[in-house]
Amino acid sequence: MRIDVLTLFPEVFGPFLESSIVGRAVAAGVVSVRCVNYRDFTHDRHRSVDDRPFGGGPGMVLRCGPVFEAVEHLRQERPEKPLVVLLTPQGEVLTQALLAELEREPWLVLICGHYEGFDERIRLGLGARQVSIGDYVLSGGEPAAMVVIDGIVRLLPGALGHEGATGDESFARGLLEYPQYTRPRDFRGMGVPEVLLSGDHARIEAWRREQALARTRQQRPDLLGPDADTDDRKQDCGV
Ligand code: 9D3
Repeated sequence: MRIDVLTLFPEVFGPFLESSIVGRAVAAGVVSVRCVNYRDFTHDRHRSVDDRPFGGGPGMVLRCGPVFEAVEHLRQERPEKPLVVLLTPQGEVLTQALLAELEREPWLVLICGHYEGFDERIRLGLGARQVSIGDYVLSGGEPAAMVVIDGIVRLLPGALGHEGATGDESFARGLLEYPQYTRPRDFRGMGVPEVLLSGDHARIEAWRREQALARTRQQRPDLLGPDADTDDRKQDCGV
């Protein structure tokens, strides 16, 4: 897979792209990620990427020119069309299902803005999809692009080293993880649930399922479906 990131701060991606699962996937050629500074596609003396909004109002708006020219520059390199994604608070909220969809694309161009909007013609002209990573305010799209890249890369075949592991994980099953413990058996007076030391695998599995459900109901009832937290039928059967 190929991912190009259009950003005014390409340097913030360096250590991220060299570390952990993403770093290994890049080194193994499972994904190739390139960061392009769209300020390099300005032509004025001040290299400006934004301007005041038509109609007035506060804030600045990212100009079309530099972003279009950067995308056109990238597109010269390959015959196919990339899927263009604008990282913006206005976007569709990222989920595991959206990551799975994006993972199937051969070529993504992620565009990061800053504390300002994109000229609407960027979205229209590039046929871009808009993605947000949640309902909180960041100062720019770069952390969001890293979240998207990280979430996609670990789904790519060959990225994790243990194939088929991602289908069984917590979010894929719609539940939070059960509590985990490792050595020592006693840490500063805090022990380990007896069942985990029992060697009884059926009991362990039942305990883990029960803990995962209890935790999900407590912390994220929304994952159990609409009104799961108040649904008596579900509570009666222990779900
Ligand atoms: C003044 C209105 N603001 C919208 C809430 C403007 C604005 C604030 C922050 C415009 C851009 C930004 C910077 N944020 C992102 O670029 C961003 C983001 C986010 O702030 N939250 C969640 N996901 C994302 S993806 C990109």
